Amino acid sequence: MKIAIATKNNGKLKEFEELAKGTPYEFIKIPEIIKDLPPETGNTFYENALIKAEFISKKLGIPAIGDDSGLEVDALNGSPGIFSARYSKTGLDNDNCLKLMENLDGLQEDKRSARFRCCLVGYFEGKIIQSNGTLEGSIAREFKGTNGFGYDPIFITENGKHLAELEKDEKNSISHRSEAFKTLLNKISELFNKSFVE
Ligand code: ITT
Repeated sequence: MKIAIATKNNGKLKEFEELAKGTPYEFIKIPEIIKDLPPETGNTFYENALIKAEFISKKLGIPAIGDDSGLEVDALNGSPGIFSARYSKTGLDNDNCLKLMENLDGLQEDKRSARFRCCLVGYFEGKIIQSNGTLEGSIAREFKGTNGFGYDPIFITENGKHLAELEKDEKNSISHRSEAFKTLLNKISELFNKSFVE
């Protein structure tokens, strides 16, 4: 069965390609001709992930998975949250990281706690399934590492390394996205076993 990954973010896509290896499904990226996903008008990660999944599933006529994710920083009352991709004026990864570090300027280590959240929504012929994952850590004062994407260079994991210092399989063994993806895979197989029995 083909399942489309409803994202335009190459960093996410690369992670999904790794995570999808060995699963019984063929995960495909969305064709280049689809230039943009719809505006993220939801108020939650779930609502935004659903917007992406439903749009792509209806466009391509196959099941799709939407990913809405971001960083919640405790000292900023959970910001940037669903606005993580649009945090700085340019929305570029580097500028988003700089703005976040600036906003935490002067805060000591114990006040810099944060977590990544990932909500995945599968849209399967009108049936909706969802799963969530989190990764706890804190926000650094400097960039470190060249792997990954987004806020990875300034996110310190619980073992003290910046996420961008981890190899892709190391990140996938702990990440919010991999946690959500594993749960979603189980829900997909439950959905299909159920339809088969009915
Ligand atoms: P799509 O909507 O096309 O999937 P997007 O980048 O707009 O791509 P989101 O709206 O979900 O996706 O925004 C997610 C933001 O959170 C974005 O700025 C990412 O850089 C950041 N983010 C999410 N997961 C991350 C991860 O594993 N590592 C670093 N940053 C991450």
